[in-house]
Amino acid sequence: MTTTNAALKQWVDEVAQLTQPDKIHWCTGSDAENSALISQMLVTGDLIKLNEKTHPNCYLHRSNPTDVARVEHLTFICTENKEDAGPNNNWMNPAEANAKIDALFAGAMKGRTLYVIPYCMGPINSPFARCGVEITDSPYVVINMRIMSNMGEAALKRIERDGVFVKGLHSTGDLDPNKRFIMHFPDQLTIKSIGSGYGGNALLGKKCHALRIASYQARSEGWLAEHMLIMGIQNPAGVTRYIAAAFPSACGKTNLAMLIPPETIPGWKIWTVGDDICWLNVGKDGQLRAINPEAGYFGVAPGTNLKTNPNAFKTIQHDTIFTNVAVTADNQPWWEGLKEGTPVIDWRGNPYDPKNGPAAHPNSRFTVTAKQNPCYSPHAEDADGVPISAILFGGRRRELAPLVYEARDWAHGVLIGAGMASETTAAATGAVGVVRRDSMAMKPFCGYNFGDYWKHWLSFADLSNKLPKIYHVNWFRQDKDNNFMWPGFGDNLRVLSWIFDRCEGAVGAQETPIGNLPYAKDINTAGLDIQPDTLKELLSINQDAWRTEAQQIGAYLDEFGSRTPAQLKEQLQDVQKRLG
Ligand code: GTP
Ligand code: SPV
Ligand code: MN
Repeated sequence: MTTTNAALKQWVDEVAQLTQPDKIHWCTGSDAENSALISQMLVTGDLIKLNEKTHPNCYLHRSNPTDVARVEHLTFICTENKEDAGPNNNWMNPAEANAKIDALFAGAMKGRTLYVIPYCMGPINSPFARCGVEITDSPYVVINMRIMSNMGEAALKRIERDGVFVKGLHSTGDLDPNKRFIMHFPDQLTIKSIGSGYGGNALLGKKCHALRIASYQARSEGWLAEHMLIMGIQNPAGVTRYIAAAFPSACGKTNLAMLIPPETIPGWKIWTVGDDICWLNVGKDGQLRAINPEAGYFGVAPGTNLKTNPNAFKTIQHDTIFTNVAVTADNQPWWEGLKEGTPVIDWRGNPYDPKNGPAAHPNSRFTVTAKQNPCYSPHAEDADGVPISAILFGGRRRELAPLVYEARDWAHGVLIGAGMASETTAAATGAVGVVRRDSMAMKPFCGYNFGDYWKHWLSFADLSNKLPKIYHVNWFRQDKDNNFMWPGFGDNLRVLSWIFDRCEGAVGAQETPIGNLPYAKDINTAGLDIQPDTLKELLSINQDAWRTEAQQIGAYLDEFGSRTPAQLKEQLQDVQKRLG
């Protein structure tokens, strides 16, 4: 197979010259191709077949133990001007970056097959979807990209028709962490990644394309590429409103997007549109409309069980790739929080011994097509996307941030998103549990200077008069004994239903210096075992602590110097005035 697109053909030839593969394979995305790759990976040991009776067509992949998460310190934005990448990114001069990484790519595919993966992020017929081609020497990447994107012939046809595509070059290299780089050249619509076979480092359609490159494009084209889930919330009257929610990695997007309402609150229903990435455009009707550029879920395994996330649990019972989970004696996948079964082999492939840490890696994941989700929205693949009524920002804050509060208006909401903070998680290498600023949950994913990004967000007030309301939520408040104060998971519907009713203008709120909070009486606690004092604490603010927080947000905004929009600083001054 080859292509009528001369630029693509030439690029594949050049890459082959540089990387010296034994073979070149153009991926069609067919079932036969997928089966052949799986058979081959079973032979090489890249995949292990799981229990066919309990988990039909499920496989385990163990990545190299030094390669288990995104590597933010090795991820670069390579623009001509360092200021355009901003203090939120690592920057390297494009010429230097190309020289450095091309030297590592030289001969990197000797003895391997070069796979050409044409893909489309988003519904293939959507005007908002974008195409790319990933070249990789990893069959694991091919079978994952097939689940995560519209991969193969249809995408290639669209590329040949449109003539534009993002180039992503990937090789697992020799997995030496010292020779690992994830580089982005937004002006060239190009990504180069070497030395990792894991998730966001290797599945280039995901974070590299759909967030870093796409956010850069979106800025000049007037749209937004965000680290957000998209979900439909249907109320007992049968009305569905859609929301998008930005939480940092491993902070609850997949779980919220698949939520099953508590039985004690009948009549509500949740529909998943997407669980990780959201592209927002102002539609012809002036509404902000969202598409999910992904076709599958690359979800966190630990913590997933029939109670916490029954939909995810059902989704991953068959035709799923598991990465870095443990296995039971009868070869079923296992992870911490599964609540059933006993691990005998840990994620490294060693006999499980609790002395060596958790059985499954904390960032172990499942890859599965969205179509298997029992609550997959019938509108998930609508070409024009779904209209968004509310945007939620949220993080892991054991202190300070209340359960939910509402922005006074769009600009105030942008400040709330810009100033948000969260505890770091196992989704990236480095310390876990450290509070850091993570604007809009995009700290690791924004392809340009946050100062310019905030300005871009603010500019939407000029593009539409039907913008969504903005909220901040926090499911992760802890008491003195480190217990979560809010039950979370399905019970988060109690917060979503308040937000829904706010959008309908059907419920009041108390004004506070940081925004509008629910009255405790308006949070539906039917069947919920929560002390009134706990709920009261979750729905109040500590003015002293917030004064300190506001000061710290101010210092953070100042790190971006003259790029920080004056309007954002004015918003913060207003909050500070209200705080006294
Ligand atoms: P990425 O895929 O890394 O972007 O993560 P995500 O934002 O989709 O997070 P996910 O839903 O996978 O949740 C990550 C972890 O947080 C899992 O271990 C969940 O069990 C846990 N979690 C999710 N929602 C809640 C919640 O409401 N309360 C509590 N306490 N934990 C939660
Ligand atoms: C995240 O870290 O936010 C993920 C997983 O969704 S990865 O694809 O590795 O980025
Ligand atoms: Mn994510």
